[in-house]
Amino acid sequence: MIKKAYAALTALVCLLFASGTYADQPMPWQATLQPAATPIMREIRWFEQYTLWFIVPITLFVLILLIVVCWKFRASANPVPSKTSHNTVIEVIWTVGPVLILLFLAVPSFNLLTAQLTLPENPDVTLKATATQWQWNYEYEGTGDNPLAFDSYLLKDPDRAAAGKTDLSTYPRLLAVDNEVVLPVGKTVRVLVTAAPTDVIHAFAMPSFGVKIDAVPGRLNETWFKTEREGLFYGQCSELCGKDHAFMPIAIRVVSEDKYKQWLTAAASDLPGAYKSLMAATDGPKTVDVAENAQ
Ligand SMILES: [Cu+2]
Repeated sequence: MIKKAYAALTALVCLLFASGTYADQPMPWQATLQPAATPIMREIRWFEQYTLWFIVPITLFVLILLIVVCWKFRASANPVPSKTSHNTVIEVIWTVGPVLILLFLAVPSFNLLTAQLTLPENPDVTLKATATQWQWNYEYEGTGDNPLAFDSYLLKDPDRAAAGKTDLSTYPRLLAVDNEVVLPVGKTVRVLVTAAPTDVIHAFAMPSFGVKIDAVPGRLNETWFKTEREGLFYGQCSELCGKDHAFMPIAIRVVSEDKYKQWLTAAASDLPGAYKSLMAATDGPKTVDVAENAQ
């Protein structure tokens, strides 16, 4: 009986961790953060684990104290309650203890926040993401007088075949889009995020990059990331923005610098053609890490 329970528990733990390990998209029953694709996200994952080392013991400690108090001081065992209202030693301990714990949490937390909010001075690529009910528009800054710009909509099932995106593990339902953002691996990317002037607030979020920032009409927010590996990464609008909020995903295809440059040049005159040749170069020989997305 105990052996069976132990086996079931082990299986459950493996399932939870395994589902977290192989996703650049949310997975069913995922309980952990998505695998990191940027140094910031690695730090975020580290900080989450670090915080758990404080939270779990504190929770268990409080639970045990509650149980002890409920048992030891129940009315039948303790008919005459103590009238103690002060104990200097205990008060010093429960003030100094939490202050120390909070310091241990605050220092790495502020370090991480500073790293996230310190924008790169010389980004390699500047991308502007503009949200509208309910799609994203992307513009590649610094690509001449007519910067490359396109809309990115949720990929609808009837359009899958024509787009060559029938593989549901690589192009999952409700996450795949018609036009992905294409970016070079290992380069610093600055993202300017806003929403169309008469629109509502949205949010640009890419979990495996550790990026989430509001897209506010009339305001230009800035964030950045530097990817460490190639792949196809999925995120979603993360601010409730109306009836189709769930249907404006974000897809970023991170490729080698050469492929990025070829795509950028081709996209200026023929966007669908540029995607087709990029997909032929990445999806075919599996240089895009599709295994990461396998269900
Ligand atoms: Cu939105």
